Amino acid sequence: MAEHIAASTPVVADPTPFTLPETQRRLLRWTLYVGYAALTAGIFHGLAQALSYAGIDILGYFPALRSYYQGLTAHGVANAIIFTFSFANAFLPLMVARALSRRLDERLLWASFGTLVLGNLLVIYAVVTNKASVLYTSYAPLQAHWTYYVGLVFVVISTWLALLNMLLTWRGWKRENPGVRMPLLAHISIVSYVMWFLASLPIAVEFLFFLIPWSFGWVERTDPLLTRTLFWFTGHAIVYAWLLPAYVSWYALVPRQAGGKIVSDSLTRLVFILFLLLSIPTGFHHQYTDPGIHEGFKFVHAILTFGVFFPSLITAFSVMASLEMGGRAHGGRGLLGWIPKLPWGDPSLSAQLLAMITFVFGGITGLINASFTMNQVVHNTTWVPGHFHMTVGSAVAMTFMGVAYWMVPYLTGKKLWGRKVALASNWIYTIGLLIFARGMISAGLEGMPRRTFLAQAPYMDPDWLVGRILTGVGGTLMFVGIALFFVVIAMTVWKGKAGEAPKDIPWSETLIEPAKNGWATRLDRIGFWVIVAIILIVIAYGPFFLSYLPPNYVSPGFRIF
Ligand code: HAS
Ligand code: CU
Repeated sequence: MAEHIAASTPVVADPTPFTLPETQRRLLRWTLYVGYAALTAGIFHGLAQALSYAGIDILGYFPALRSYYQGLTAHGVANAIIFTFSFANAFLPLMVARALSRRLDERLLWASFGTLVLGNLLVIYAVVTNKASVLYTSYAPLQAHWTYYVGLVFVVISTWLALLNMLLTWRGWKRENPGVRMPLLAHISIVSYVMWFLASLPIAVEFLFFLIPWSFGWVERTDPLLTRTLFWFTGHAIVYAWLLPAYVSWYALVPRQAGGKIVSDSLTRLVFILFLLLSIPTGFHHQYTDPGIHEGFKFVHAILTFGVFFPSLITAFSVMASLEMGGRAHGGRGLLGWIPKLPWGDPSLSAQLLAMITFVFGGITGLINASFTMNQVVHNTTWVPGHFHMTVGSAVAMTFMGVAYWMVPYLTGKKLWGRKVALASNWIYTIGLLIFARGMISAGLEGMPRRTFLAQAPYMDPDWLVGRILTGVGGTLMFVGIALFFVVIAMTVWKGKAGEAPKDIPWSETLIEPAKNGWATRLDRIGFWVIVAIILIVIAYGPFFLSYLPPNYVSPGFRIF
């Protein structure tokens, strides 16, 4: 092993430290802060949701909150959309800039930041005034005020501008480095957002051609099944738009933090290309119970869903190998003796290790969701939020928090404040999450419904009791964990010691270096893989649209909460 470790390649083009100009760093910082502001609002609503399952109603303490569904919309949009994309909009362009040692386009940075803020303001207006209690899935015929849909369109545009910035940076670098292979870190960061760009087009069609004209009253009726299908066309892939930035960190940065190396350059590129191909043509697994979609189409998506499971399995083995290398380099012996030797005292690493461990359960529950028949047992029960809090609520959120522990110091030039508080935050959040998810999962199996205000429900199954209590207790601990995260970040920005920050990002090296020729070099032809992805999408979705279109404008809008 030792000689392999000696012969390795950095995931960046040039290992000498590179820093962006302060104006660009400031914009990236503020993009992150927008996400944290959203998350702050989101976790209060999360606490209220969790307690409501335990039968405790604190909604009355929220100023301006008129219904459970208003709070649930705020929670979903703030945490799952604004927080995640604000992070990715800052993190991925920074990774590309660093990988290529090149500045970003400042006007585009401004444009991406500006559209993100504008979108946010519109969404906040709509949600706070109770004009958009449609939940983050925006299902018609529930209707929101136009500001909600237009606001989300601006948020999506901000992600497109972030991608454009990465692509232009890459193009500039390519011109000056003809024939040189793009470094791994740039490849996987760009592929992540190329996948998302492709995935976001159906929701753009849904909002621009259906929901926005309908919310303005230009058309009276809309097509619930078609808009719902367009939503999930984007909506499954959106979960990978959240996950892939976390994978960028697990592959390209975590090995260094753990003292190991990435196993293989080509394998890592392959994983991201597999996500580009397989993330999108799987949306019907959210619609197994929807009438109006032929069983055969659903079956094709079920098979492809098992396909998209594989790149995550490869990731589990690959990242585990990097960690094992790190643990053994720190003196770990025996089958599992390397695990306690990992640098658990580094809050950035420990957050991400805990994220990975919870994601094992998130992945397993995903497999059950994906199974055509087992889905009937769990669909629309609290099992599903149990699943997604162990994916987006941990694998993703905790990784983003872990990254923040080096990224905020790196971007501000200030030392991380309160390392021990950060460590406590990681553990409290994870323990809370596992208790919470255990509650939701087990009560879900007993049929406890999701998206239901149980604190005031006239029916209650005694079998749900333990699950409800665990949900409330776990959710409270999660709230405390994230609150501590905010304390750490706010104190770092406000009181962190200047000049003691990391000078570079923690980029890693790969054990098996980039291929010089052969199939693996073709993984860099992103345009080609986009075409293959489109062909797969046409195969998976084409028959449905051919059999279904034109739209059935059958339903007026309803505002019932
Ligand atoms: Fe999911 C529903 C299927 C992954 C998010 N999912 C949801 C919803 C959300 C969501 C938000 O097929 C609810 C939507 C709604 O509101 O209705 N999901 C899957 C499958 C996967 C999956 C097959 N989901 C995710 C990820 C998400 C996410 C990732 C967010 C980021 N999901 C479904 C289905 C439904 C669904 C159905 C519909 C349910 C219904 O009926 O409504 C897979 O991609 C999962 C693959 C994951 C793995 C795990 C790999 C593990 C790794 C960690 C390794 C650990 C190490 C630790 C290295 C195979 C990589 C070592 C550390 C040491 C210290 C030793
Ligand atoms: Cu899905």
